[in-house]
Amino acid sequence: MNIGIVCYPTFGGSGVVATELAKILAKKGHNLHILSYARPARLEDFDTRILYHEVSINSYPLFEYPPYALALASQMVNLIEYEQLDLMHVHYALPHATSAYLAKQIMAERGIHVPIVTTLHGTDITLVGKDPSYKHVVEFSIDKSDGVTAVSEYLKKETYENFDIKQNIEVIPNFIDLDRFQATDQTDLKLKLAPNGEKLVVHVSNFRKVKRVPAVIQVFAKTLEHGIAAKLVLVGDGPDRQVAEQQCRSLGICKHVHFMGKWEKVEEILSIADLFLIPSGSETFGLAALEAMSCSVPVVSSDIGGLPEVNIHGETGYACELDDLDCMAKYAVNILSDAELHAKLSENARKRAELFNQEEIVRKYEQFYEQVMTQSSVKSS
Ligand code: GMT
Repeated sequence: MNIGIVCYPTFGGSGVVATELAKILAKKGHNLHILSYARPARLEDFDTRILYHEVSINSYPLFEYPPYALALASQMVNLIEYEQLDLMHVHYALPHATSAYLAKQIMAERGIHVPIVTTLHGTDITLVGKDPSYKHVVEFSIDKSDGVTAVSEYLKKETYENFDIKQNIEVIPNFIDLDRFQATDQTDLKLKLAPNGEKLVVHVSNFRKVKRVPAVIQVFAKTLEHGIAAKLVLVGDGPDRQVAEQQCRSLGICKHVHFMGKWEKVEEILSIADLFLIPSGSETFGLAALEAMSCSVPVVSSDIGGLPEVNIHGETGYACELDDLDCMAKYAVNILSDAELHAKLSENARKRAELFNQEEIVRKYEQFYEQVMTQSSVKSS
């Protein structure tokens, strides 16, 4: 198949999922065309079956806000026409599903039918998408897609609750590369980060408010208060980095905290982690938790959104109410001080991650593409 993939290029989960999906589909013999405003972070290696197309926006003195959605739609038209796309798969509804709808209408005028698949990821539904300034357009564009997927049951439910959508939403969860994300020997790194054999508590995120990095630090500080010898490794960067640094200073725990910044090989750090903390305020899936679990790391999370579909309370780690940081600290202490419990949770975490095996989940996407193509060709004829 010739497949167009539209995504955001940044470190965020939807861009990662879109790019990894493209890479696996290319390995399976499909031709992929990735459209974005910059090269996606995970698209590092050259693959003859993946072409990256940059959406260029011409600025003009009148435009205080250059119309990216229109430039994207125009570029989609080019690709559909010249690369003869069989299907366009857009990740994150806003504005991608709207641009796709526009491109599809333009192509229909030219007698070409291209089905659109929209994958809902998170704040395109739970935050920005339902904002009154976008809601009508987002709702319309999702409903006009030929196929819609959501990354968790939670997100599917949220979509139906917040939007008047008649489309059937298929849940296709996020997936993991079990070979890349597995515990490997990282003794040198472990010695550098925890020279005295301290336990390693890890958090990985883009440090946006929603990730609640300050809560990570508070839970960690409480763990230290319980007498656990531990280090906190914070991977990533973003708006709350300064706040987090300041918080470490005022709590007097800076010497126990490593700020790693944007560390590409996150699996190396996860390989030596004893615990993963993810107390997010909103999370439709929690890919970072799945990556940790795949490296056999128990997780302590908040119990919001799709996180409980990934991290099973009492089996792969524990989930606490959002504001109950004492609960998170209590479970962190239990995991870090009980070797038997830690071993059991680690084993279960890896087993659970295996259910999100990328081969299986990508096959679901392929089946979904075929189903959408068949249904929409019947409709258009
Ligand atoms: O929705 C967002 O805030 C951004 C989005 C992204 O592009 O990073 O993240 C969402 O998609 C990920 C991949 O499907 C999920 O693992 C994240 O849970 C989800 N983030 C939120 O819901 C906050």
